[in-house]
Amino acid sequence: MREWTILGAGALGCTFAALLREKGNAVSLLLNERHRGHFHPALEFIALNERRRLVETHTRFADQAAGIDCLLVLTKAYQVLPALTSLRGLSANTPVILLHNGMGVAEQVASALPHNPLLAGVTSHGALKEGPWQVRHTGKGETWLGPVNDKGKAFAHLTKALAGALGHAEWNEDIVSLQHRKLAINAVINPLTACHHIHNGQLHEPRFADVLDQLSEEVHSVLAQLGETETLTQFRRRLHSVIELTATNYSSMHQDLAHGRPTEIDYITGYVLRHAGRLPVPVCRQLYNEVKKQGG
Ligand code: KPL
Repeated sequence: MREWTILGAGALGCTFAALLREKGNAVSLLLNERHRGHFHPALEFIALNERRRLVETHTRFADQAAGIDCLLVLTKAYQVLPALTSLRGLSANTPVILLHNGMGVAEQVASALPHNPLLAGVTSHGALKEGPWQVRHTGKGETWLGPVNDKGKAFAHLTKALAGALGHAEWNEDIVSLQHRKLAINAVINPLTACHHIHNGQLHEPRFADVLDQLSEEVHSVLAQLGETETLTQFRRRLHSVIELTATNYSSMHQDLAHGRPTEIDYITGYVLRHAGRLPVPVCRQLYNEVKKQGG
């Protein structure tokens, strides 16, 4: 791997860039046209131990896609397809790794870029944008990658370089199952915290006990219908532990709604609704409508 190119210079994209640079990897940030001529050549990274440092990366724009060796996509779910289809000259040999929240995008990318090796992943690293080109790494997590199409299967070796920088990265051929597990957590925490304007830990207040029970049951039943084998008890245990571990965080959907940005509701709760079939999912539907009503 000569260079990692990161599409999505948000908190997580910049954190990945900083961690990869720290281990000597070449990194470029693929920036939106509006940054042309404005980008400060270094971003400030605040590590878990509070150490601050300036990280230098190369920059690229959509018209410089031809030289990309490997593309890590860390944009919001709804930005993935427009951003990828705007790249001019992206080689069909370039592996594209989708690391956004939510699901339903990989299928669209697979038909838009039918010849590229396509991979998807999930990561539980936490990061926060503290200012323009200033990011804080808020939690070390795990990162899993797996193939979306046949060509993607030849890129398991990428996890080795990522593991060196991120602390953990592993390959799993059944990446959809890991995406489902993450989506299930997001489908409970994100819309509830966004609609009620609370941080994640407040979901443990007694007033949310009933809605947590109902919503977790709805989400679990849809994913069980899709073939996932985690039991409801296991799912609830995992959910409560994520709420505890991220108690002081505002969820990404809460932050999006609070800042008047579009949310990823169509790729999280929307995904659950699209796959519910005949299963009753009234709480999911109500939260979906409420987030949309609040502008998300
Ligand atoms: O992934 C998250 C998000 O906010 O999108 C959780 C796990 C809910 C942490 O806030």
